[in-house]
Amino acid sequence: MGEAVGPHVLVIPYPAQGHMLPLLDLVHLLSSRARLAVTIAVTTKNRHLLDPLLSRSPTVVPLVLPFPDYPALPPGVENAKGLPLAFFRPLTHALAGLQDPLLRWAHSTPHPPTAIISDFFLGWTSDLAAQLGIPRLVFSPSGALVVAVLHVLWRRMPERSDPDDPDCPISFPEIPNSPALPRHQLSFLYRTHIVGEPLSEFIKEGFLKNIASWGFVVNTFADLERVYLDHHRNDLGHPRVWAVGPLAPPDGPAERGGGASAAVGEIMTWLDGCPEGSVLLVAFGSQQVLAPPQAAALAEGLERSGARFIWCATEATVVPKEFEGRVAGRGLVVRGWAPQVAILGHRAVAAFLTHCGWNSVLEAVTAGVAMLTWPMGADQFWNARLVVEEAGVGVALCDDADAVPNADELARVVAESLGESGKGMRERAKELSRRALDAVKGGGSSYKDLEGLVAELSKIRVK
Ligand code: AWU
Repeated sequence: MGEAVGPHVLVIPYPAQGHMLPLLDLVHLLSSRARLAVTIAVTTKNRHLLDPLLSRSPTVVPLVLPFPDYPALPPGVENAKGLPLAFFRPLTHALAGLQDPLLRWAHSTPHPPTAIISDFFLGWTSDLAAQLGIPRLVFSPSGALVVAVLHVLWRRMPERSDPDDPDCPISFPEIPNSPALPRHQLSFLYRTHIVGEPLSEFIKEGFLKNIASWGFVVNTFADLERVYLDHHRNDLGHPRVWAVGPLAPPDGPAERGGGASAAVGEIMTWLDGCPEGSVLLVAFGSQQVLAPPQAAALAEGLERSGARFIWCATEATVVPKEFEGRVAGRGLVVRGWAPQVAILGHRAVAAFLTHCGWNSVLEAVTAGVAMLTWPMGADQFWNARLVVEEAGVGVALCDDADAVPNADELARVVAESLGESGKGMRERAKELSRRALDAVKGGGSSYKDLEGLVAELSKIRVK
């Protein structure tokens, strides 16, 4: 082992946009603001996703490793983008094949890592950290409520009180506000867990290793999730839980997450032509694709609402024919990767029809944009609950990934969210935005948590 020459963080992201983007934003802060040495490990086909970060944080060192050989995955797959859910477990398990190459790297580099920060889907990195005699910190791309739920799920493995009722809610009395959700809205990985099946047990072990890890870094802020952050510190029995979000820089580069295929300039010019607070953004993250009947109902609802809107439709989304012609002037359909943060930050945008991915929720909160929630999977049902029931900055539109919304109902909710009856919700969104921006400013709760995290990381020495 080389002699100790100061803190050096090895960062290991999970290869999915929603997970990688916030962790790369954290790396930028650790390297640019805190001047920490950071190495970030990715596999060959994910290397290009680091370009925006490396151009603004040139001291960050990329460590590119070949993707482990894993026959159960379709050839060439190294990222969750567009991957059917069924391959989620194999992808997560395949990544554990990076443990030995990372160990060899750590033993051969002149400046060995003094800590590991890795995604919460990568529990096996706790073993790597133990082999290196350094602490492992869990990075959560989801909020503190969701992490609390995951810890109860994998520790207590709760079952329905009435196994014959698919909608029988599963409750979490050990979590503040005693939240509950129907079983079918719980995480896919948990619902499909098979006791004794190797991949299932691997996933479960990963989450249990997270709970035993040295600390947590969560993309959230105290004013939004204080009760859940305090719950974690009590539950884990130590204070090493840092809320450092929202991590997405509100004025960051439009190229966030790789080159925006949509013409950023044209979109901004179109928005410049709209009155303040008059536009609805419609977007469903980097994974979700609406089924044709859902896209048709959405289009019909948007048309009937009379509202101005930008619809970020993934390439695979079937937008009804002639729809764009019929709504020309008040509706814009953007295909491909859109500059979501920049659009949310425009003064014309006042509401956001979203699938409630946690990044999208935090970006809307930061921009002060009210939400129309249509959660579809993963942690999104919890996120929607937090947005609508706790923060009061959203209204529920749909809560089922397979639902085909009623066009009239959708039109009514859209019109109201931008109209007089949505005023209160929009004002609460503006207020929460002020608190989110205060949190990341000098002296703010997240700013101080990041300083606290860096101070702890800087104390670590490897002998
Ligand atoms: P977001 O979290 O909003 O959604 P997913 O991509 O679905 O990611 C986990 O990530 C969430 O907790 C899960 O609920 C799951 C997942 N974006 C963009 O800039 N342009 C586009 O055209 C499309 C997306 C950005 C967007 C956001 C991210 C998507 C952590 O949802 O701004 O930052 O991609 O993440």
